[in-house]
Amino acid sequence: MKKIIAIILLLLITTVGVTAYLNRGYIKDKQAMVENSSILIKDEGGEVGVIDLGLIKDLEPIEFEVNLKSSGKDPEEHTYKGVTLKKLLAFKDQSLESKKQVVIRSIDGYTIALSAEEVSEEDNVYVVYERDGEPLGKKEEGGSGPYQIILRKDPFSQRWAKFVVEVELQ
Ligand SMILES: Nc1nc2c(c(=O)[nH]1)N[C@H]1C(S)=C(S)[C@@H](COP(=O)(O)O)O[C@H]1N2
Ligand SMILES: [Mo]
Repeated sequence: MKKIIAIILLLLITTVGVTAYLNRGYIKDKQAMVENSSILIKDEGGEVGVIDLGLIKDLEPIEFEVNLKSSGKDPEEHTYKGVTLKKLLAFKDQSLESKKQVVIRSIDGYTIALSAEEVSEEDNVYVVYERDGEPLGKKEEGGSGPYQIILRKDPFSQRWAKFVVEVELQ
């Protein structure tokens, strides 16, 4: 009996250790994406490309006004600048045609799933990098960037993702 308990404990400790080790690498990679101000693009788990600020600025970003509803506050109108995720994916030769959804992951673990149809809409899902003419700022700086996903059709901003580091087509 003691032996069984010892084995179970050893297995648990190993599992926790291995998970912690794997997560360490994961978080380090994610942090690197933040430092380089880039977003990793994946297709069914495989890395297929990287989006950076140079590319976003090359794709004729636009400014638009939306309401931001922060928790515990009244909605505020802000101007955001960015390009559609649709345009960025098209530029990176990523087709949404046979895809069901696009999963957006952030440095703090926040994850949202967008349907392929939503992302395919002409004027809805934006990757933004400026708010009211200023860079969004990183999480440590109290910002919401370097990149944020904004759904212009979500009036309560619940599904907006701050600190975005990864976009995966599924
Ligand atoms: N990465 C990330 N994005 C996020 C969240 C979060 O915790 N992490 N919270 C969501 C929620 S619940 C809201 S209401 C909006 C606005 O967040 P704010 O209250 O911090 O402005 O961001 C959304 N996007
Ligand atoms: Mo919220």
